[in-house]
Amino acid sequence: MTARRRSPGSGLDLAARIEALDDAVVAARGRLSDAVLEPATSVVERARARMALSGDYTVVALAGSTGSGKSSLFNALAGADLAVPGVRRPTTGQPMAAVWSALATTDMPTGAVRGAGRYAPPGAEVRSGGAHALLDWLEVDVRHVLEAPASGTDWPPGLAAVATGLVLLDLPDHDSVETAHRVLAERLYERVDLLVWVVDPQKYADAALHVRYLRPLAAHADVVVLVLNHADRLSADERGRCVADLARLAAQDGLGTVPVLATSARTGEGIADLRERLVDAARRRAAATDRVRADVRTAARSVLAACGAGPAPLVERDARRRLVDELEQAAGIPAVAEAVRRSATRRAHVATGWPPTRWLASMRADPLRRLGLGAGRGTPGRPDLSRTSLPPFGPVARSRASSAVRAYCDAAMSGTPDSWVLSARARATAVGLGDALDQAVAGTRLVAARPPAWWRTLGWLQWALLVVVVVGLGWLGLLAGASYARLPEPTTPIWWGVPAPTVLAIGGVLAGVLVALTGRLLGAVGARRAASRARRHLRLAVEVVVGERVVDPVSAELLALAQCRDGAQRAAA
Ligand SMILES: Nc1nc2c(ncn2[C@@H]2O[C@H](COP(=O)(O)OP(=O)(O)OP(=O)(O)O)[C@@H](O)[C@H]2O)c(=O)[nH]1
Ligand SMILES: [Mg+2]
Repeated sequence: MTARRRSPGSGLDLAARIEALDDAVVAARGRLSDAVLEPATSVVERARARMALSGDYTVVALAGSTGSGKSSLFNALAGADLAVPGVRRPTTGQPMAAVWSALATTDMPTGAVRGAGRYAPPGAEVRSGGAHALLDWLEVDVRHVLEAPASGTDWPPGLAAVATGLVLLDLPDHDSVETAHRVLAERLYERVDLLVWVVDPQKYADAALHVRYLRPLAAHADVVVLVLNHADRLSADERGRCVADLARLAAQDGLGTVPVLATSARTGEGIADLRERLVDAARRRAAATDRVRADVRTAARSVLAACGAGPAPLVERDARRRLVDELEQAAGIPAVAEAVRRSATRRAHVATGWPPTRWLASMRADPLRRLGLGAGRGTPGRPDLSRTSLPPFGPVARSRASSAVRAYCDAAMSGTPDSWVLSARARATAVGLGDALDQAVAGTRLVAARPPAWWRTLGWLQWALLVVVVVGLGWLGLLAGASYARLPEPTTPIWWGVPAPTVLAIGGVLAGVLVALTGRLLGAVGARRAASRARRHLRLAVEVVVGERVVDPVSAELLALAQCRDGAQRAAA
C-alpha cells in the first residue's frame, strides 16, 4: 500500500464524495457533454449500489483474454474443479462465483452448485446485504459456496484461513469473437472490488489490454493485481524477464505500484502467494471502498477537466450597464423620452397659452399618444394587456439586442468551458425580448397623474386677463356707440394718461402674451424634467426585463458552474 499525500477534502468520507460527484453531475447536466456526464452518472449509481451492499464480502474477479488460464486459476485457488477449463476457446461464457465464508453459511445455503440458472434452492434464506444480494446485483447466477466445516479447524487444505468473505469470480474473456463475452466481462470489470488481470507470456503486451483496460485504471492501483500465468512454460530467466517487462508496461499505464506475480495453474506455482494476497485483501475489507473511491476520483477528475477548476468568474458591473444601454436603444427609449418632452411642452402650452390661440396648439397631435403611450394609456401593473405603437422590434433592433445579449453572456462567462457559454447563451435568449421590452415601456407611467398646479394658476390667470380684455373692448364699444348716437359722452377715467378701457384691452392682451411666454418657458423646463424622469423610469423597467431575461439566467449558469466545480473538486480531492 502506498502512502498518499493528503489534500484538502481528502478527509471527506466516501459517502460524501459520492454525493459531491452527484452534485457536480446534476449541476453540469445539459451543460457538459454526455460523453463526460454519462460515465460519471454510472459511477454514482454503481458506487451507491455497492455501498448499500455488504461490506463483509470482497469480490475478486479473474479478468483477461481467452486462454490466459482464468478458469484454471479459479479452480486452483478454490482447490476444487468448479470451472471447466477448455482446450477449445472461448470456454467460459458465463461468470461463475465461489464464496468462501463462515458468513456465507448464514446467508446462503452451502454446497457446491454447478450449472446455469439463479441459485435459489428450497429453504434458501436470502438476506439482503449478504453475498447473495451482492451476486444478484452483479448478475452472477452460477454460485458455489464452499462446504462449511463442522468446526473451524477442518477447512480444506489451504483454505483454513479463508473464512474471510472472499468472493472469487471466473469471468468470460474480453477478446474472443464472442462479443457477448466482452459485454459480460466489461460489465463486471466496472463493478467488482478487486481485479486480477491474468495474462500469458504471449499476450501480456497486447496494446488492447493496456490501452483499453489498464490505463483507465491508473487511479486503481490499490485494487489491481497482475498475474503472469503459464509460468511453467518459461525458464527461470525468461520468467524473470517477462515479469520485469510486464511491470515496466504496467508502470507506463500508471500502475507502477501494482503487484506482479508469476503463477502456473498447472504446477500450482505461485498459487499460494496469490491466494494469500486475495485472502488478505478480503480480510482487510478495504477493497470495495478503495475501488469505489478510485472510481469516484477518476470520474470527478474527468468532470473537472471538462468544467475547469477555480471559482466561477464574477460578472463586471460594466457588462450589465452596457447591456442595458444597448437594449434601451433597441427598445426606442430615447424616442419615447423625446416624445414625453414634446408632449409635456404641448400640454403646458394648451394649459397656459393665450386662450384665443390655445386651440391651435391643441390641434397638434400629442406625440405620446401617437406612440400609443401617455396618460390614461396602458394598465399599470398589467403591461401584458397593452401594446405600444412604438416601431415594432424590427430586424435591426433584434440583431442589436441579440448581439448585446451575446456580448453580455460572453463577458460574464469568460474563462468558462465553451459548452457552458453556449448553454448560457441558449438560456439568455433574445427571443421575445422585443415584446418584453415593449410591455415594460407600456407599463411604465410616463406622465404625472395630475398636471402641475402652476399650469392651472396660469390657465385661470389667462382667462381672467381675457375677461379684462373683453371688458375693455366692450367698454370701448359702448363709448363708440354713444358717440355715434350723439349721446352725451360719459366721463371715462384716464389711467396713466390713457383711457381706462384702452388700458384694459391693450394691457390685457399684452399681459396674456406675457403670461403665455412665461408658461412656455416654465413648460420647457418642466418638460425636460418630465422627460428625464420618464427616462429614469424606463431604464428601471428595462433593467427589470434584463434581469429576468438575461442576467438571472446567466447568473444561474455561473452558480451551476460553481456547484459543478466545487462538487468535482471535493470528489476528486
Ligand atoms: N501449461 C499451462 N497451461 C495452462 C495454465 N493455465 C491454463 N492452462 C491451459 O490453458 C488452456 C486455457 O485455460 P482456461 O483456464 O480455460 O483459460 P481461460 O482464461 O479460462 O479461457 P476462456 O474461458 O476462454 O476465457 C487450458 O487448456 C488450460 O489447461 C498454466 O498455468 N500452464
Ligand atoms: Mg475460462
